[in-house]
Amino acid sequence: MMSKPPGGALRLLLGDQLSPALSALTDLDPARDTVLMAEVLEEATYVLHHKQKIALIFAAMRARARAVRADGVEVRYVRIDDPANSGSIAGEVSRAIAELSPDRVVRTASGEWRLEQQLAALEKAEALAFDVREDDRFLCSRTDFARWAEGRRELTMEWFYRDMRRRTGLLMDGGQPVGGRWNLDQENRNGPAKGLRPPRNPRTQPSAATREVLAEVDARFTHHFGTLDLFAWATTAAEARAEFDWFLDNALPGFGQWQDTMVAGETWMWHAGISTSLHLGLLDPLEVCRAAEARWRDGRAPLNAVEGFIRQIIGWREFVRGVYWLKMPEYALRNALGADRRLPEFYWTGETDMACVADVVSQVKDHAYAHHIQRLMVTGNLAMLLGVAPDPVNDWYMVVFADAFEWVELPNTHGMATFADGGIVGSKPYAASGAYINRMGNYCAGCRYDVKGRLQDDACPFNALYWDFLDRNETRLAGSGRLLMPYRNLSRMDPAERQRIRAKAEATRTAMGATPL
Ligand code: DLZ
Ligand code: SF4
Repeated sequence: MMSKPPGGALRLLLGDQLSPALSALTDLDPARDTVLMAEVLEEATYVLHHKQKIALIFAAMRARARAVRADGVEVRYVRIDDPANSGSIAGEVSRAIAELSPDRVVRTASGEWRLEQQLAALEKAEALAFDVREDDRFLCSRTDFARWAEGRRELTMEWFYRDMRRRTGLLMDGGQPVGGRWNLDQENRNGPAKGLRPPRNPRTQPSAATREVLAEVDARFTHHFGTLDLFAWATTAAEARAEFDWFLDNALPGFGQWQDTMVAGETWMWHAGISTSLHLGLLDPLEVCRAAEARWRDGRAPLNAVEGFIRQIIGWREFVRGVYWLKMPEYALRNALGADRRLPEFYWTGETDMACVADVVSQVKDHAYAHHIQRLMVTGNLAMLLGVAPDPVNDWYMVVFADAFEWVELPNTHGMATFADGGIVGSKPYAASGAYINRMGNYCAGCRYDVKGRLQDDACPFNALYWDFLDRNETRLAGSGRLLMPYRNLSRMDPAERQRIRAKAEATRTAMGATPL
């Protein structure tokens, strides 16, 4: 393509802004405008992301660039190995401005606060107009969320979710929820039945173009966490749609019932595995919800499954993103429980006798994925009970999961897993002993620890840590109505037993390397 005369818009597409309908692309003039996409070291290493996450983003960016070019639009695509690559997004925008002399920069707001600040600073430094547009990969704008939150004493996801149901009309019958209830979560808490067999999820076989990226990432990011051997992420809209269609046919009907269940060695269970595709813009949130709703209306999937699926997307996904933008940057500094310990090394190596933790770590190494209960009640719960400081916990979650972008990861850890936000996202800490993990999964049967034990050498470590957590945080948490029962049980405990629990928990923390920072 011949290079263009000066002028026209420079349209920035970030690595997770790959939707065809992205706001930065509306009113694009192919005769005058240039799209800028850049693989940069800063984004790949500001946390040492899992190799699969870097490969996914680079492969998806390259595929999107091919598609945009096929539509006759000029794309300035900067590869990671380009000798002139400045290493940062802001640097690449500056370089493109200097070389192409556009008359303005058009961009969709970044999903992450850090990068948004950098781009806002760049705008001040450059002598041309930046047209910053709403991130329309989400259904609820930041302004709408702020309006919803205004004047509320508590931000309750359930109320937000109901408003989103009304706004989208999903699963609505006039002004009422279909079936008479808004939330069927009570029906979605089955533990593993004997011999439970999840459907075989084929995921996506890497294309030749993706395999090329895998080889590059393996060579360049050798010291990053995880392996690439089992990479199976959708990198194009067509691949994402095929994965989603498989889910609708094979897994959606069981999704509700088994969404909290954990089975050793099973990664996908009945989960869709489409979070990366939604977050990168390969799938549209409203379209997937409508497709799931149609399955219920056709009688091909039960309401508890479809409602649960839709709630994750128009409820949780939109809610955590709203909270993130409402509360940043202060949100990142929160540490409501004063957690100050190191993250045990086994979070990286998987070398632990705790069968549940070892399974989740080995799964994230191989697949850069674990489902919500594994994240919340195994790795998150353990980190909270140990008193691991928020930063190392956040770092781990940002690194190991392919779908971790800060807008979703931070509310997930601070708000859900560790209660560092003190109750903005969830109304109580999701603390649990081994009994919960035993009820929801089959790990304990194959574990060297005794899930019923508390103090003996082979007692499940979650147990003493759980009671010690309640004990240590009594002044902060005992007032919470939702923890009434556990605190009642704790108060009935003999003081000598409480002392033994404290000693056992501290010995456990030391043995695990969760020592004070
Ligand atoms: C996560 C990520 C990675 C690994 N690499 C890039 C990149 O090379 N270029 C890019 O534009 N974006 C990348 N991203 C995504 C950004 O770090 C950031 O999370 C999002 O753009 C926020 O909306
Ligand atoms: Fe995990 Fe405890 Fe069960 Fe072992 S016994 S798998 S450590 S919950």
